Amino acid sequence: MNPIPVEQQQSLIERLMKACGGEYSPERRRKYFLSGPQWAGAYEGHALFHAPTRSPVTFEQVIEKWGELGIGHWTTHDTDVIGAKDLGTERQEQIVNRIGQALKKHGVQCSMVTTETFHHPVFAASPAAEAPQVREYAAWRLRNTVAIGHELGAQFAVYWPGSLGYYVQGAIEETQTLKWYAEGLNAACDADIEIARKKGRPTLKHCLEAKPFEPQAEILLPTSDAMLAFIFSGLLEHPEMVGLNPEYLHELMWGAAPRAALARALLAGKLFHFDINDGYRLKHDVDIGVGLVNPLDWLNVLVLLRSHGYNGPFNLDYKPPRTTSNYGVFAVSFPTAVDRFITLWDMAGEVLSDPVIQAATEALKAGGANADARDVDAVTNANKELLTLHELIAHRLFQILIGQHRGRTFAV
Ligand code: GCO
Ligand code: MN
Ligand code: MN
Repeated sequence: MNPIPVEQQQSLIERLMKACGGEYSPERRRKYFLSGPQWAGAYEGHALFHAPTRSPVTFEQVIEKWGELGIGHWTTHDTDVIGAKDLGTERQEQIVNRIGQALKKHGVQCSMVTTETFHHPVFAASPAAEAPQVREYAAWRLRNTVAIGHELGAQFAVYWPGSLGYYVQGAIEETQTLKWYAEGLNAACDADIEIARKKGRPTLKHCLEAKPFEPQAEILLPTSDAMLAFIFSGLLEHPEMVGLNPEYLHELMWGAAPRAALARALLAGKLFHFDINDGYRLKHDVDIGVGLVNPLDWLNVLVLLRSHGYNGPFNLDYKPPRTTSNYGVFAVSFPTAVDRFITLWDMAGEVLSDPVIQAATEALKAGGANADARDVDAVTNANKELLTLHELIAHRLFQILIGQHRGRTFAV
């Protein structure tokens, strides 16, 4: 092939995207509770060792693209489009108005707001730092985010306490820090109750998001399970308002089975919100598009969520790779992530109604016949052959993933 001049590269991408096929219409995509973060659409590819590879994108552009693509919801940090110094000023009001107009114009809704408590130097020692002024400022930021959320019609507020921890052990006292952190969340819930009452709106669902590593060396609430313990610790004044926003990759990062982590959140009634992406075990937070690394695991995750009637948001919290261009972010990254999600969601439906899996599952639950429950050998033997069904189910899931259950065959 001859070298491809840069002005022909976008049309090549377009042609190959068409050749891929399998795109869903924006109307179809809007049927799912999908949300697209401002920070993901506008991510320029920068990181500690990486200079940006893409140019800046405004919130108007992101919202317009979400509308075009059929991503029905938009999510944002308080500082994604409002400078930290402008928070709480008239300028905030103007920007929030402009956001509201852009959302309306493009038929997109704001579903979630989140407070940035990790990037600004004021949070170097976390939002629950020793100095009372820092904690007062953090509490104000949380209350202000709640107010922005109500203004924009959001139903969820998310908190990722990535800076709640330390680099050097012994410098902070963990129990005290967690108590101070709870005070911040209590302030957010109190403000929420008041604003919701005034506005005649329901209160927000407050969701904690765990990540095991980064940016602190040691994190005080590193996993969704740690957060469940924190929610039920007695430190929160409104534990009923606080739940989880697990992120798929963040659970995988510490070596967990994301589906099992989600199951524990479901059992506790705390699966409020879900950040969807993909990546690798025991690596840093690579935030790859959903289904590109672990499609079988993702299928299983969605089977669990579908079978439990999860109806919260699926927030596309991933970072388009640095190798993707500004054009590629909206032509490839986001539409393909959404479409893989929808395909996996539909496949999960097929898993739930698959006759082979159903028969195997029912047989496993029926168990073997005629065994005296106090006779260990009899119980073992009675179920011996049935247990092969575990592996048969796994094979069937693979077949569903690659379409063999619908007769797709491969030449040998
Ligand atoms: C990450 C985190 C963030 C949070 C966001 C919302 O991977 O860095 O997941 O993207 O989701 O800060 O609070
Ligand atoms: Mn996230
Ligand atoms: Mn992440």
